[in-house]
Amino acid sequence: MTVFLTIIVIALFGITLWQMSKILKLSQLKGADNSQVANDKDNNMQGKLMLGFVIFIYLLTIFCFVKYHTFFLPESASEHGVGYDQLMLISMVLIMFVQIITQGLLHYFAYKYRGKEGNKALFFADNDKLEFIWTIIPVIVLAGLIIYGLFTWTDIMNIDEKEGDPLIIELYAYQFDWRARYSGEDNVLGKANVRFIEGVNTLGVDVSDNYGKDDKITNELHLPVNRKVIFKMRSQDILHSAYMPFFRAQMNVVPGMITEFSYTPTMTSEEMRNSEFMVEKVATINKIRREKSKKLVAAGEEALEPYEFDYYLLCNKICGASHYNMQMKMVVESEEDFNAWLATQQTFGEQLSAQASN
Ligand SMILES: [Cu+2]
Repeated sequence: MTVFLTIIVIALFGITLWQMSKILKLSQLKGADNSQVANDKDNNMQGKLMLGFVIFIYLLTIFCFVKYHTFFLPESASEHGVGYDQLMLISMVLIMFVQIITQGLLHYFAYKYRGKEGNKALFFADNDKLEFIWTIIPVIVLAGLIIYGLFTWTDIMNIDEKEGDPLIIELYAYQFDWRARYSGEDNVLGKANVRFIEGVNTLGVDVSDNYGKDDKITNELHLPVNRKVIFKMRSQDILHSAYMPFFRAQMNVVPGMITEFSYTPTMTSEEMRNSEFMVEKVATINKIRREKSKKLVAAGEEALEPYEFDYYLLCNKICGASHYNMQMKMVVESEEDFNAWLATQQTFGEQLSAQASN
């Protein structure tokens, strides 16, 4: 990689020198030699290239939408995600609309007013009316978009523990895995600090804090559907990012501080798995896997297992060599299933006494 970059730098430096020498030569030209000055043939060519370029960009955009729209996420599996998606859609439609018109005009004018021998450009110093229009319209549109974004933001960033009956869960990140800590019967997380990490206490829960005794530390993230969850995030080592794309949620996990985010999941894992969108997607993935398996089996290796959809909590900060594999399975389920699962998990107090008796 370093070698590759060095070669590029040297090549770019060479091109710079070459271009500079060319400019120097041009500046010394006497009127006699005008082979380097653009004539009408060059002008026509440049004009057509400009027009061709914008047509190419438009066609490429259409192609990408048609070919790659399958990578879009399905409808949001969380309550706030609906508003989030709408903000995204409105912003993108607006940006695309303005982009298509301005780029189209820019390149069309470059073609229409291409150079012609003997033609002289028209100069005028300023036009107050025109400048007023092209300042005020973007100001109004952008201010509208920003205000709308701020409203959506304050709506999404509601981490009030007293509102409703939110479930409080800690997401704990370290190179290269996640742990979830449920706040237990009292719904209050015990204090914690990385300095307390010792033995089974891998998350550094404060043993002297009674709120921590009933906490449950798990390596799967289960959430009850339709109940607000407040995530409190902590990192053991470096910067990570808790990323749950299906729920339109992402938050940095920063060592030395607690970051928070909350949302209400609205679709269980089962519902998402059986949705039309996911059934189609999984069928495509498994078709590819079957073809791969055939090749693997032919080469004397084991066939791939069929893929089944699950939500995952991912890390979205490149945090080291195994960053790609830093993920924790998520299960969104009914309140009863959730409670039944949580009941099977050991509390922190039980883990401690198990360690002591060993
Ligand atoms: Cu990470």
